[in-house]
Amino acid sequence: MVLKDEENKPVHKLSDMGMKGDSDDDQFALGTAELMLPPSIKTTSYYLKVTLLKAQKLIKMDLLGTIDPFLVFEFGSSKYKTKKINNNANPTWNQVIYIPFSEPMISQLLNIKAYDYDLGTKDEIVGSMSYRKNDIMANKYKDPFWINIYGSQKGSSQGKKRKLMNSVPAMGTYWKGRILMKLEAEQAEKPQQKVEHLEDKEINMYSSLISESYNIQVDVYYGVEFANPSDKYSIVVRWADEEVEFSKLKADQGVWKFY
Ligand SMILES: [Ca+2]
Repeated sequence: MVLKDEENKPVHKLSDMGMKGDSDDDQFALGTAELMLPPSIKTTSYYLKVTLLKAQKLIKMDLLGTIDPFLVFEFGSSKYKTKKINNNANPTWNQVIYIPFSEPMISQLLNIKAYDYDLGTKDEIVGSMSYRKNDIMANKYKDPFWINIYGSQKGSSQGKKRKLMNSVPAMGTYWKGRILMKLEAEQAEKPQQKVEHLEDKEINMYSSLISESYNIQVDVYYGVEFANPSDKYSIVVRWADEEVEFSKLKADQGVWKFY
């Protein structure tokens, strides 16, 4: 079954969507896997409601320009791809995405993947996150929060290991930007997939949310048993997009004294 989006654009089958972000439209696809429950099981209909506001400090992915970001939401057998935003490390979407689902549902995770659109080549995955459906239903994410995107090291996303680090949330180690959103589940009589754009007053309300500033102090003392005793080593401390590197040191009787 394939449903239409808010503007009644032509529908897209799951197989048509691939990962190319070459369309400027929002795209939905709905598979059939979730429809295979035995008929004796009573189901209740819900919306997954994603309020997607903006992203900040997305990592540079392109040689010329920064990044052409778009996001893909995978929930149950449904998939939603946002429109891509050209050459913008701080994109704004300001939309509410409604993804219908029924309880009981087989799958338990909402996967969110960030991509960089590349003209003519395969879009690169930047990083991914996943959220448990039960946590969403328990209102854990009903207030706007920042999602941190983690993936492979700076540079290309190509190569098997990098792709894995970018696709499996638990394997990502390098901070690649953050996304402001909230996640809710609401019971609905006949839920339909649709996208609504936020009104200005709502956008203003979210943008006035207080952000708190912190200082982080890291004390580095010493290191032992590094791989090569005759090499110089330094320590890099990275927090979000801030990075501090301690000066390179040689070992003193097998101990690198960084303090
Ligand atoms: Ca690009």
